[in-house]
This record gives sequence, structure tokens and C-alpha cells, in this order.
Amino acid sequence: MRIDILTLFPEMFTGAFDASIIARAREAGVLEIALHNPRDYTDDKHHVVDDYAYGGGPGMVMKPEPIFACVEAVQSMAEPRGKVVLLTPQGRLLNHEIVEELAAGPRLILICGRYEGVDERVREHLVDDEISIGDYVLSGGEPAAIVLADAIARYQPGVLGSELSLEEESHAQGLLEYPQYTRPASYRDMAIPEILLSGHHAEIAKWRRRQSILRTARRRPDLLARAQLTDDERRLVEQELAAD
Ligand code: 9D3
Repeated sequence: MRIDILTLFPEMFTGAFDASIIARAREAGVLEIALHNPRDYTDDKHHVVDDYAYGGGPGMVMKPEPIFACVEAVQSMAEPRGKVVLLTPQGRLLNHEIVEELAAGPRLILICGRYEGVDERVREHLVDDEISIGDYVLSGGEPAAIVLADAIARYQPGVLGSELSLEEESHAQGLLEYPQYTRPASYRDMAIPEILLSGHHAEIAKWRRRQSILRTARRRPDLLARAQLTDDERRLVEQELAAD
């Protein structure tokens, strides 16, 4: 898969893309990421990419021409053209399903907004989809693009140790993860749950499932609506939520 990212701040991506899972995916040759600066697609002496808002008001707006020119240049570099996604606080809230959909590739073009926003004509005539990563204010779309690229990288074949790990991941199942421990078994008088030392794999699996369910009920009851639970497990959830 290839991801083209349009940004006025390409430096923000070095580090994030040269380490960890994204670097592994790029080295494995299953993910290609290219950065493009709309400033390089201006034709005036001062390479202006923003301007005042028509109608007045505070803040600058990203001009349409450098963004159109940059996206069109990127689209002509390789086939197919790829979905054009604008990272914006006004977008669909990113979740597991959206990542899966965008990771199906083979191409994706991400536009990182800056300033107060982008000219509406970019949205209307160039962009296919708009994504937000949550209800808090970032200073631009760059951190959101890194988040999205990281999540997409995990879906590329061969990036994770085994193909099973994605399935096993709790968010795919709609539950939070169970508590995890590693050595030592007792640390500063804090002992790990005895069951984990028992060697009873079936009992351990049951305990973990129960912990996942209880933790999800407590912390993210919103996730339970879509989780696949047995009748017994639903009753466990009722008890837990009634226990207040
Ligand atoms: C504080 C300014 N806001 C009200 C006028 C508008 C605003 C414009 C641009 C707020 C944030 C931004 C920059 N953010 C993004 O481009 C962004 C973002 C985010 O802020 N939160 C969550 N996801 C995203 S994706 C892109």
C-alpha cells in the first residue's frame, strides 16, 4: 500500500515514520509513505499557502491552489488515484472499522490541515472523506495523520508477528484487554493473580475473558453493545454494572 501525505510540516513525520511499526512495514516493502509539501506547489515568489478569510474573522485559511496542484501531481505519480482524505476536527471519528476500510488500499492521499482550516472548495471538489481522531484540539492534522498511518500499517500483511494477532486484538472483538503480568511473580509485595501460575490453560483463558468483560463493563460500557457475549456473560455484565 502507498500513502501520500500532504503537509506544510514534513519534519513532524521524521521519527514517527522511521521507528517502530511503520518503519517495519516500510522495510518489509508492504507500505510506502511519501511526504509532499503544498508550499512546493505554489507559483508566487513568497510561496504563500494561506490567506485571510472572505467575510472576515480571525485566523488564516489554507489557499486552494497549492492543495489542488499538490494532490493532482501526486495522483499522476501512480495508479490508481487513491481516496483523498482530509484530517479535520469536522471529520468522522476514527475507529477500527474506518481503519480497516482505509487499510484495504492500495493507495491513500492524506491532507493535513493547518491554520483555522482549508478553503471549502477543497472539501467539496477534491476530498472524498474527512476524518477526526477525537474531540480535542490539535494544532494541525499532522499528529492525526501519524495516528492513522500507524493504525493502517498494522493491517498490512506480514507487519505483525502473526496474522492471528489482529484477530486476537481486543478491539477487533469489541472488548478491552485483560490484565497482563511478567516476571517477577512478586514485586515489592505485589503478587500476580495465582491463577496465572497454575498452568491450567483453560482456566487462565476463562479468567482472562472474565477480566476483559468486567473491565469493559466498568470503563467502556459503550463497547459492550457490539461485543459478542454469551447469555452468561451478559448476566455477568448486568451484575457488575448493578454493583454500584
Ligand atoms: C481552535 C480553532 N477551532 C475553532 C475555530 C478550529 C480548529 C481548526 C483547526 C481546530 C483545530 C484545528 C487543527 N486540527 C486539525 O486539523 C485536526 C484535528 C483536531 O484538532 N482534533 C482531532 N482530530 C483532528 S484531525 C485534524
